[in-house]
Amino acid sequence: MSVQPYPVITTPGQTFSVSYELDTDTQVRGFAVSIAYDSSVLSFVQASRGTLFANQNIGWWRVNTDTLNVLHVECLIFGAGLSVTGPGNMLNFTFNAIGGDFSSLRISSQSLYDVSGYAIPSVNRNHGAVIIGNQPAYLSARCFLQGAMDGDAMMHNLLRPHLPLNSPYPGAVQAVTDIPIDVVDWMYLELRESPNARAIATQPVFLLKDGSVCSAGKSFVVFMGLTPGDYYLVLRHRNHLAIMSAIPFGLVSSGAPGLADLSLATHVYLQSGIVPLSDGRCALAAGDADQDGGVFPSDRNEQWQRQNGTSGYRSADFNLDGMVDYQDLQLFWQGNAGLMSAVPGMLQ
Ligand SMILES: [Ca+2]
Ligand SMILES: [Ca+2]
Repeated sequence: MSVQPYPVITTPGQTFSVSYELDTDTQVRGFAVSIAYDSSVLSFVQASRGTLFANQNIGWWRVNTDTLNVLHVECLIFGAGLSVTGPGNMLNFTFNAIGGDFSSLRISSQSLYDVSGYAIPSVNRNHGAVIIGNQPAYLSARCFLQGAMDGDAMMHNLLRPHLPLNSPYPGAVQAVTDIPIDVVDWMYLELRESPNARAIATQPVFLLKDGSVCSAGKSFVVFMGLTPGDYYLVLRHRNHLAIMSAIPFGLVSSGAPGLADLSLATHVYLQSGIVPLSDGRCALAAGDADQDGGVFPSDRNEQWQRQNGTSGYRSADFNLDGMVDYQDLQLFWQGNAGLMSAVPGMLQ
C-alpha cells in the first residue's frame, strides 16, 4: 500500500489531494486505514472512495476524524463472494495546507480484507509526505555512527534524554520543541558543488536509529529555496570524523527523493573517516571530540581526561550512552587513534 504522490509539493493555503493505492495484484473486499498527519499543518477536507470501489455495493463506509492528528477510513463491500482486484486506487482524500512546512502522512494502521472478510497479513506500508513551501529540494540520506551501533544497521538512542532542543552546531540555527523517540543525535549536513568548494547550504539534521538522516520534523532532508541539482554531501558529527560522499547526489524538486547511502564505503569520499561494520556497511569513526578533523592525543588529553566520570551531553562520550568513562577511551578513541577525516577543509 502506498500514499501517492510521494511527496506532495504544495504552498500555504492550497488544497491538495492524495490517494491510498493498492500496489499489488490482490483481491480485496475492503479496508480500514488510519493516516496520521500534523493537524497544525494540514486541515482535513474530505475523503472519497477510490476508482477500484466505483459501482460496487458498498455496505460500510465510515470516515472518522475524532482522534487528533488521525484520519480513519473504513470501506467494505457487502455481498457474498464480492471483491475488487488491484492494483488500483482505494481511497482519495483532500487536505488544506494551513501552516508549517512539512507533514508526514503516515499509515499508522491498516487492514485489508480478503473475499471472506479476513485481514490479509503483512501488508507493507509506503507512507506519504507533504512539503509546503517554495522551491524545495530534497533527498533521503543514510549513515551510521560507530559509537552508537547496536546490532546490524541499527543504533541505540541512549543519549536521547540528554539531547538539546537547539542544534549543538554553530553556523546554522535550528530549534525544536521536542526530540522524536528514534533520534540518536544531532548531525550537521553540508552541500558542496565540488569536493573542495565551500558549503553552498548547511543544515543541522537528526540521525535516526535506522541510519536515516532527516531535517528536524521531516522524514527526509529538505532544503527550501535551493536550486535542485547534484551536490556532494558532507556529514559531520560532534565527536565522530566527518565524511563526504564520493559522488554528487541529486536533490530533486519533484518526484520521489533519491537515496544518498553513506553507510556504503564505496559512496564515501576516499573511503576515509570510516570504520567497517560487521554487516559489510560502514560507520563514521568515533573519537574526534574536539572536532579538529582527527582522532589525536588532544581528544584524549584535553577532552576525555577532563570529562571522565561525568555524565550528560559530553563531547568525549564516544559511545553516546550519556556517560564518559573508560569504555569511550578503550573501545573507541584507542582503536581509532591516528585516523583523520579526508573531507577537504576539515583537518585543522
Ligand atoms: Ca580531534
Ligand atoms: Ca560513554
